[in-house]
Amino acid sequence: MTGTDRARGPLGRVAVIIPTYNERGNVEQITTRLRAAVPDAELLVVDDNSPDGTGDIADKLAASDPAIHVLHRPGKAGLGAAYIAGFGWALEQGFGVLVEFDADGSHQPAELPRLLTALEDADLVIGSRWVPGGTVQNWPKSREILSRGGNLYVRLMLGISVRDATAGFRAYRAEALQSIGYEQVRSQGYCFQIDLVLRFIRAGLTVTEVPINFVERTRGASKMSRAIVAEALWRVAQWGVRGRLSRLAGKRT
Ligand SMILES: Nc1nc2c(ncn2[C@@H]2O[C@H](COP(=O)(O)OP(=O)(O)OP(=O)(O)O)[C@@H](O)[C@H]2O)c(=O)[nH]1
Ligand SMILES: [Mg+2]
Repeated sequence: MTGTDRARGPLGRVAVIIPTYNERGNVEQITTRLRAAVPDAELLVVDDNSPDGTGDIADKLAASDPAIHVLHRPGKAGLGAAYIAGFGWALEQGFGVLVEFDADGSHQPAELPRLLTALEDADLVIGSRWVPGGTVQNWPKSREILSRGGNLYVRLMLGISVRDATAGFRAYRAEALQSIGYEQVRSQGYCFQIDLVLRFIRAGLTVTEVPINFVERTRGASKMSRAIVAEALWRVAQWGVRGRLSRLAGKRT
């Protein structure tokens, strides 16, 4: 855990934001599971005009359940842009907790209440694969090496102790998210997740990790790409160097 201990208000209403791109085989199942696991939460599907018709399926789900909402965007613009749009919608609607959640079945709705409980004493709770008790199911060794290695790189470069800074299963307090200027984040792929963690830590906010059971998708295709990995490597290196330079400059003055 990072940050300082201080009194926090009640959590407020929960919005689960689910970015989708070509998730037609997953979107109904994940929204049904979420509605059962967290009946008081509302869901927002943020679809980037998926060619496979995911947006139409989401519209049908929303038409039969007032707790499901859909934000349609004109085209694929990356995970970061989808979340910024989703956060904006949820903050405008007055939700007190904003949850990030993948549509592909990797995150388990039944584990969300545990993240929400931990958020009572934190500003950001990360559902972590790489803390004791965290597990990963059905991942090839290559994916595990990429994730573990990537997170080690992040810890060393940025000097932070978070074990799973790239994780996409999280719960944020609305006022904390607003205070760090999330809308200025330009990172696109899972670097968006690292960017937000770093902003929280640098702002002195409390970040807690709770172990989760991550399950590799069984339907649809991953959007992970070389460009997404390259973006993270490059940006993290830049932040690491800048952070060290500013600490050095601070020491000299
Ligand atoms: N709206 C929107 N959603 C996206 C975009 N890219 C990915 N997503 C969604 O974000 C979630 C995570 O993407 P995944 O393809 O599972 O990527 P990942 O989890 O990093 O990679 P895997 O571990 O291989 O699954 C899924 O629900 C995707 O449909 C995008 O550009 N726009
Ligand atoms: Mg995934």
